[in-house]
Amino acid sequence: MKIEQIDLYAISMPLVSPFKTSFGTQQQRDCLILALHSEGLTGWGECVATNDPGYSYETAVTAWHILSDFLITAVLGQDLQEPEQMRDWLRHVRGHPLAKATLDQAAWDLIAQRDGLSFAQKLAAPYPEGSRSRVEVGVSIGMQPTMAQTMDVIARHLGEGYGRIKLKIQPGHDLELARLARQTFPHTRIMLDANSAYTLADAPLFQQMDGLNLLMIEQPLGYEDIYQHSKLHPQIKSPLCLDESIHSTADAQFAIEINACDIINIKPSRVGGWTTAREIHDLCRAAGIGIWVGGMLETGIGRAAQLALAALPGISLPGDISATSRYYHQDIATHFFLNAADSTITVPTGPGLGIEVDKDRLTTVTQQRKTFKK
Ligand code: OSB
Ligand code: MG
Repeated sequence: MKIEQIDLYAISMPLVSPFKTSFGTQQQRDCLILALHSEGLTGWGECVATNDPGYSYETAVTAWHILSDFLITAVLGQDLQEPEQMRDWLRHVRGHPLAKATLDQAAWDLIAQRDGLSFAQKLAAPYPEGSRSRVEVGVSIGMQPTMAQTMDVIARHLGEGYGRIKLKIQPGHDLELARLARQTFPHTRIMLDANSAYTLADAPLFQQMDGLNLLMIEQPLGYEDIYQHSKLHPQIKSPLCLDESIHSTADAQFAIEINACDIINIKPSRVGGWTTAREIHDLCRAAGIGIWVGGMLETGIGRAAQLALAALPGISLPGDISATSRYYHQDIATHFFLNAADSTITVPTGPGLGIEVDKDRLTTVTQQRKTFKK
């Protein structure tokens, strides 16, 4: 399928509530949306880079630059037969996985549509068991002004039917919070995400969490570190999960070989797209490493693609993929709902992402738009 035209949108989406982590507070969600046009079909991609380089060095502005000046120019006019080609076409640009994943997502959506398959089915094509129809999900709760408010937010989400709670932590906002959450909700699956806020010298703090029956502790140490995590790992009983520091299949392989973690959070955007995300899934599955799909407060476009990855047979833990209402009052695509009975979200079955993009809403939230043609 010849890539005829690409549209890039810079959008700003009001969040239902600000999202506070150890690296900063997101008041609204500014990101990019990309439309890939070929033979009357449109594949959609979302770039999860945001205003500031807190989670990753990429921002919405760097992603706009890398996409428009390098990546889009490399793919316009090319003949896309299978989505895996996209990764090869982008390889000459170093780094910038969040920018690359935008085109990669759109390529998977486009080719799945051509084949009359859902994104999930297309991605699960190599597996005899196919893709799941519903995936287990949880909710990631940003830091609240007080611990009492955090307990209220947890209670509200449990009431909505979420079966797994993730709490953001940072120094001074950690052990007491985790203890109170465990005491208040003795039977809930609770995990913590530090977003790289600690050092190896904090090992004793994490040892004090050993008795709290945490589902996992996510990325306590450096955002590019794997080695020091391998030193922390044998010192603590809580399962250790890596997020920020896994950018490639080779990173995952290294982490597994040096025993740096028990679990990997696969964010397709952080690893440059769905082809690499699936490779990491295969590697972890074979090695007995737990795997789940992380989130970046995606709109419905990105969320549908997260669900497709989470539907792979080796995903073993609930994803950070919540219902639309947890993020946005009005999204730019079909809203997703939680199946409260089992804390799942149903994977779309229509061709490609299986969602409708709300063009009026997209226009409303668009701040800048550019069309690229050969
Ligand atoms: O570390 O998992 C993270 C959001 C933005 C940046 C980093 C992270 C997160 C989340 C939110 O935890 C997950 C979601 O999309 O619900
Ligand atoms: Mg994380």
